[in-house]
Order: sequence, then structure tokens, then C-alpha cells
Amino acid sequence: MAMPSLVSVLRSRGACLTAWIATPEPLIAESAARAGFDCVTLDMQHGLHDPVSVMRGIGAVALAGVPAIVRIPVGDFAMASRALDMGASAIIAPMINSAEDARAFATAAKYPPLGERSWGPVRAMQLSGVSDGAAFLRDTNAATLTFAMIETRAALQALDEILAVPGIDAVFIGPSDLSIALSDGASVDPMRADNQAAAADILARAHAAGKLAGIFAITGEQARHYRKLGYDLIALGTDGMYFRLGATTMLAEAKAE
Ligand code: 3PY
Ligand code: MG
Repeated sequence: MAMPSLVSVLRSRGACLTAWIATPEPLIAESAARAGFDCVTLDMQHGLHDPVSVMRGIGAVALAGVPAIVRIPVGDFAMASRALDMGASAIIAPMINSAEDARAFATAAKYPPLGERSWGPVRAMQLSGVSDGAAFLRDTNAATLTFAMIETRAALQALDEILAVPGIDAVFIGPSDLSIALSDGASVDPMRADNQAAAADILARAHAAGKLAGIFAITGEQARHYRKLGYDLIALGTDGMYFRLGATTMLAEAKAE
């Protein structure tokens, strides 16, 4: 089965809910894909994924019929190209703080004229069921999405320039880091009022610029709130949370009198 692209899933379903997988094991990513998430993100920044587990994880997710997203480590734009070659449908790049950062990201992730991505998408072509290189080259810049993470004061100040960079398709808010930045290190609280106001402003400016917007939610309730606000991509919790919540819920049921 050919893997659908995130672009096509967004087009058919509207907002997408992505699983967020830190454990470098393809079975975990595949289980999340089969649990009903619209897409699955493999996290190389704070998660434990490395290039080999990303390669295996993308395959497992794709073969379950779900698009895979990769969050790369800070500044590792070479990994953006590699993850796309491995079949990632979108890349989330953390800590994009300037137009220069955004251009470096787009350069690695997009073929000319938008960037300078180098040719070699053997696995991506296999997974997307495209055997004609010319067709892949023609379609892939539009079919693979770049999310620039906005999570610092510098990024907020440079937001309009970041949004104006050709080849940047979307922003993705890191609400924990943003709350740490806005409180000058005093707290990590995504739901604090100033943080939510900043997030709403980022969402509105991204949409006004014709770009998509995503955000990370720690609970289902937060994710529903963000869905109603109009975010395009909402990350819901992490694999560690899914496991803990499932286990504690089942144990409480088992021990109930
Ligand atoms: C943040 O909230 O800072 C994130 O990066 C979400 O993963
Ligand atoms: Mg962050």
C-alpha cells in the first residue's frame, strides 16, 4: 500500500492529530499509527530516535497507511534531507529563531527553485509508490511540509520574516519552551495566559500569511481546545504518556473493589 502524504490527509480531514513517539522502536510507532492517529511523529530532538530508528519507524508507519513526520535535532538540517529521503511526509525543525535559520531549513528540505535538496529519494519513492523520478521531482516540494518551530522570544520577533521564507510551509508552536522564554525561565506552563495569547497571535499571523500552523498539546482536552481554535496539526502527548495512562487506568480498574 502506498503511504498517503500529510498534505493529502490534511486536505481530506482538515486538522490532523499526530502521535509523538520518543521510543526508538518501530513497533511503537506502528502501534500508534494503528491506534487511529492521523499521522505519527518520530522525535529526534528530545526523543531517543536516531537515523536508523527513524528509517525503520517511517517504514513501519507508512506500511500501516499513515504519514510519518520527523522532528529533527536543533540545527541538524542535513537530517531533514535524510528523513525526507527515508520517506518522511513532513519535517518539524525546533528552535527556528530567524529568517536565516528558516532559509537554512528550507534549503535542505526543498528541491530547486525553493532550496538545494540533493537528489536520492530511493526509499521515499518506494513508500509513496512513485517509480518515475521526474514525477517525484515535480510533486515532492508541494507534498512534503516544512514546519518551523516558534518557541523563543527571538522567533516571535522574527515571525513575519520566517513566515515569508519561500519553502517554509508552516510553523509549529513549542508551548513549553515558549512559556519558559516568556517567563524568563520562571515557569514551564503552556496554558499560562500570556503564552496562550502569543500562540493565538502566531496562529493568526501564520494563516494570514497563507501558511499552516501546528502546536503540541499535553492532554486530550488541550488538543480539543487547539482543534477548535483552528490549528492544522496538533501533537497529542507522547508514547510514554499513552503507556502510563493506559497502564494506570487498567491497574486502577483491576484493583477497584
Ligand atoms: C515545546 O513545547 O517546547 C515543544 O518543543 C513541544 O514538543
Ligand atoms: Mg521545544
